[in-house]
Amino acid sequence: MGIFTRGFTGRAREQNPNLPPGQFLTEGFPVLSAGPTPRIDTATWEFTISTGAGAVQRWNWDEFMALPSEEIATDIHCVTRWSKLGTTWRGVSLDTLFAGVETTNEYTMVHSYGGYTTNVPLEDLTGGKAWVAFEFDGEPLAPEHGGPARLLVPHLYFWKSAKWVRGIETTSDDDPGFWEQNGYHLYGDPWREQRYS
Ligand SMILES: Nc1nc2c(c(=O)[nH]1)N[C@H]1C(S)=C(S)[C@@H](COP(=O)(O)O)O[C@H]1N2
Ligand SMILES: [Mo]
Repeated sequence: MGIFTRGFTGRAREQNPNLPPGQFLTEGFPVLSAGPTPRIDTATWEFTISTGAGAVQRWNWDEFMALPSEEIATDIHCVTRWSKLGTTWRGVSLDTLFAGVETTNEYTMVHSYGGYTTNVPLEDLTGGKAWVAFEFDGEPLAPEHGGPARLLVPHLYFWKSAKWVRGIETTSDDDPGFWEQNGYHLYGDPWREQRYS
């Protein structure tokens, strides 16, 4: 029995080496939102980085669009067990957004229009690991998927990729965000199956 079980999971993983444990492939793009989709006009959209000592960096949509952006090809993994491989996005690297920011804080709270929050360590946002994305598959990001812009942190479960992102606040402690207060793991590494705390 144990031998058959090992053989089966071994084969499944062999077929999809990019699929983290316990995940299944989807070709579609499920929408998962804790509340209604907020409609944010790019005429009033703003993105702010703050360190606790007031706003330190702020961009309106035109200023944000003038920043260098890059194409991102990546896999995404939702804690509800769907994964989507080889998705393509366009976004601004968090390295660009944090370039002028001085802080001793090691954590962040990500804030969205509509009130959603999620916590991510600062070192998981920098070093080419995270973006504020505004295109998916060559098209402007649809409102239900977080448009006009969402965070993209693909190496963590997708609940960390806050839709309708409006700002990032650095924090001294790793305080839990919305789902983290409701039982999701504080960090959320899909390869270690850090689903719930
Ligand atoms: N603002 C906001 N961001 C969010 C969520 C949300 O409810 N509100 N849900 C999260 C969860 S649980 C997942 S799996 C993904 C889903 O993104 P999608 O709807 O584009 O598939 O968004 C994440 N970002
Ligand atoms: Mo999710």
